[in-house]
Amino acid sequence: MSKKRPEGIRDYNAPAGGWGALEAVARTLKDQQVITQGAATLLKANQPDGFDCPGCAWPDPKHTSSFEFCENGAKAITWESTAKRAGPEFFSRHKVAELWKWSDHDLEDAGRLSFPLIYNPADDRYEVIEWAAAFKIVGEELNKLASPDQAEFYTSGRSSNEAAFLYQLFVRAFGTNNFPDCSNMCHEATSVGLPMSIGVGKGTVTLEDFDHCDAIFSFGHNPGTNHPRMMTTLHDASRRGCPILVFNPLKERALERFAAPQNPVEMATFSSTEIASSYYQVRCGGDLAALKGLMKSVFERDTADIAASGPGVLDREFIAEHTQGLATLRADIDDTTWDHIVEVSGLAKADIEAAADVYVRAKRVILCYGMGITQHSNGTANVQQLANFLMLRGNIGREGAGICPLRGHSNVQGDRTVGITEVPSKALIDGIERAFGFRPKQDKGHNAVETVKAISEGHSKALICLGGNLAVAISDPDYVFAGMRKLDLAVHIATKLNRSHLLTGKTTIIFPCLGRTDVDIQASGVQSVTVEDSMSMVHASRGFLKPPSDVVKSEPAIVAGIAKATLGDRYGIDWDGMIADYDRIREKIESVFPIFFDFNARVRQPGGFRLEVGASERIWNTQSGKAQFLIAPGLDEDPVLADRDLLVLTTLRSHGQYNTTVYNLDDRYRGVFGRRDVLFMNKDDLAARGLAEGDRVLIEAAIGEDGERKVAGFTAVEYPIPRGSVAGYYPELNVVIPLSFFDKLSGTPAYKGVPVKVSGEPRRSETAAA
Ligand SMILES: Nc1nc2c(c(=O)[nH]1)N[C@H]1C(S)=C(S)[C@@H](COP(=O)(O)OP(=O)(O)OC[C@H]3O[C@@H](n4cnc5c(=O)[nH]c(N)nc54)[C@H](O)[C@@H]3O)O[C@H]1N2
Ligand SMILES: Nc1nc2c(c(=O)[nH]1)N[C@H]1C(S)=C(S)[C@@H](COP(=O)(O)OP(=O)(O)OC[C@H]3O[C@@H](n4cnc5c(=O)[nH]c(N)nc54)[C@H](O)[C@@H]3O)O[C@H]1N2
Ligand SMILES: [Mo]
Repeated sequence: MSKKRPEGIRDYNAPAGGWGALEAVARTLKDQQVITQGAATLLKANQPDGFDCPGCAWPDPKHTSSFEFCENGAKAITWESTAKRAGPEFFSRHKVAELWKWSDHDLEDAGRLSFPLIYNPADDRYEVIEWAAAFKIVGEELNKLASPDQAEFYTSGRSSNEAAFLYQLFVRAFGTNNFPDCSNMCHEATSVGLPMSIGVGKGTVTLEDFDHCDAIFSFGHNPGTNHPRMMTTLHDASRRGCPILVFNPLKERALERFAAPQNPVEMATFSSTEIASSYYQVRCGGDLAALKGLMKSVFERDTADIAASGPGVLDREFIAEHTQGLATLRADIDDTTWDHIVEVSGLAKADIEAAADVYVRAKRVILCYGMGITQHSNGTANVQQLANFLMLRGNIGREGAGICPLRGHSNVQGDRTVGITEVPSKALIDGIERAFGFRPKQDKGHNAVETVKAISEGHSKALICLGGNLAVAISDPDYVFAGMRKLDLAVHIATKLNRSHLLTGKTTIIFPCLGRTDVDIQASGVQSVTVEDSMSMVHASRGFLKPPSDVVKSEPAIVAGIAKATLGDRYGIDWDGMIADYDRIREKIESVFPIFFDFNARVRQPGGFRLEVGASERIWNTQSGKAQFLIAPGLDEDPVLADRDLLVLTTLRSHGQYNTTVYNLDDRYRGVFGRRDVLFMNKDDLAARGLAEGDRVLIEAAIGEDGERKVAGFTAVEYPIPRGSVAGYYPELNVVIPLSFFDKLSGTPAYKGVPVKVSGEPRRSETAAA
């Protein structure tokens, strides 16, 4: 007998993918009123002459071949190519105070921004403004600042290489390195951690490597929702018998069972493929312990094998020739007890040993990971232990093996490559001097957390955002909202309206820009932009849809407009020439970054080209010239977590959202429909608190000032999640995360390891009785 579940909560027993995915796409097309051109638009995604899907950063071999169906890619595309418009008429109807009360979904669902807007405080409305007048205001406001360091320049990872390159050029010529970007909230632990380990902050594998590996380890990512095209790769690997070992606190359906919409047999017979061969429900924040356990088991096998006169299980040749630090790592692991590992990871010793067994039997191993690893107060240490684990058996820099961070936004990796960074290297500064004849300063600028802090404390007075929704994406939005309302200047370059745009300062401007799907025509004709995927493949992207209005400009053109209005002809940079023909931008990218040699020719090859990644060739660009085994003392993510009465909260994406963009209120694979106000809990944790599924709960941060950050009105949902861990949705739960709670090495907010107290809200009957 099945018990009654709370409203909107159902058991979901089907595999991921399959017909449900096709149906979801049909519904999205209808909701966004793009029935007629919608299907044709989808067919152009990731085609040789088409646009790059803005849905995720997983590579697509189909840049050279036929259409591949992907539900969440289709949602991202239809959401952008919607027929709805948020134009002058919309803004004359709605005051900002009214829009503030709308949901995040409804704000974006108003449609594409189609005219430049300036906020009129007297009327509390956005009004249309001419481009030239708006650029002039931005330039004047920026030039009024006491120092360029009082301005912050945010980037979200949808922007093309061309837009991002011009943006960083403009900002460096203006005179600051304040480059907060979405990467600071995402894979910064990778960008900081991996260079120390292997000399490069990117993944080392290519898509072909997945055809050759003998095992795949997957830590803390949810590809069925967030990297849907990866499901084809995992599906194929599973079907050829490659073990897939998943470490994830939640049983994610797509990692269990997947029906590939491209597979006619699975579709016709309603069958599916098992994805994970073993599923390890590690506690939130227990990865460091799990990894040390895996390494401990590898070392124990090595010792045993050598005692039995075997060669051992470590790749000694690789370790001797290519690495440093093994002895120190081994000492750290020897000092770690199994009891402690089991307690903190939440995994049984036998399970960890079984996974280690698969690892040592496999000749070639790929390890994939996502936000479950990076968004912790020990995120960088987590990433480095992943690298250690692979290096023990030489699993980096050869066919079928390597490390594979799943990037977020479709061009977040490319934006970094072309200079979006608050810590510019000497090579970057030299490159700009070589290409443009001026030498930018090299001091460290602000990352995302430092930016919102500087704004809130009144040190920074201007914020320009190339896309994104910074105020909602970062921790502690209430604190951040108040700060942003004090800005002298806020400028947003965006496709759709969101809450950050409603945080109006003294002068607030919204510039509407083209998206990936829109055709971009400049003086020399139709332009392509370029993007880099998770595997360092660079390719061209060319939209073809009619833009939302005749006046919407491309991101590069908007950046150039702001730059000219701010800098005049400082340093003689030819902004107009570069906008007239984006090949001119790419030539400059090539002069600043030699790895882009022959850029314009190579990007015209079908499928584009791969940027070199030293570690893939066993070239280690570390200080020592060797790959480094690095240690992370202890196991606990945060000392406060040693208090086992606390729960660890992780914040996740639902199947119906793209970061702060909420497409709909369903999270189909987790059985949640029409709502997001839920907290997934283990049944024993519910019972221990005298709670039952369906009870309303109060969630309080157990860090920061007591009782300072809390949120009520969430409904407890019983879920297969380890004891001690609870999960809910981002961004709703960001209110309980203090801004100061981040990985000290990388600055990445610890969104997935927040110590909280959970208690029942008084039931209505109790309140009435009292
Ligand atoms: N459709 C869609 N696609 C997207 C996005 C989107 O929002 N929607 N966002 C894009 C962006 S910017 C990014 S960064 C990526 C994000 O892609 P993911 O990294 O997949 O993102 P999350 O949903 O945050 O969830 C990560 C997974 O980590 C698990 N997890 C949580 N805590 C822990 C932990 O402590 N340890 C371990 N081992 N696992 C844990 C969760 O159960 C979940 O399965 O996706 C990108 N693609
Ligand atoms: N609690 C918690 N917080 C998190 C996370 C988490 O897992 N948990 N994840 C973090 C991560 S990984 C990330 S990456 C950040 C995301 O942070 P952001 O990248 O800042 O946020 P998005 O929600 O992706 O931004 C959406 C907005 O981008 C604009 N946009 C969309 N397409 C384009 C385009 O082509 N050009 C321009 N100029 N604008 C465009 C639209 O206006 C849209 O409203 O959030 C972080 N915050
Ligand atoms: Mo991200």
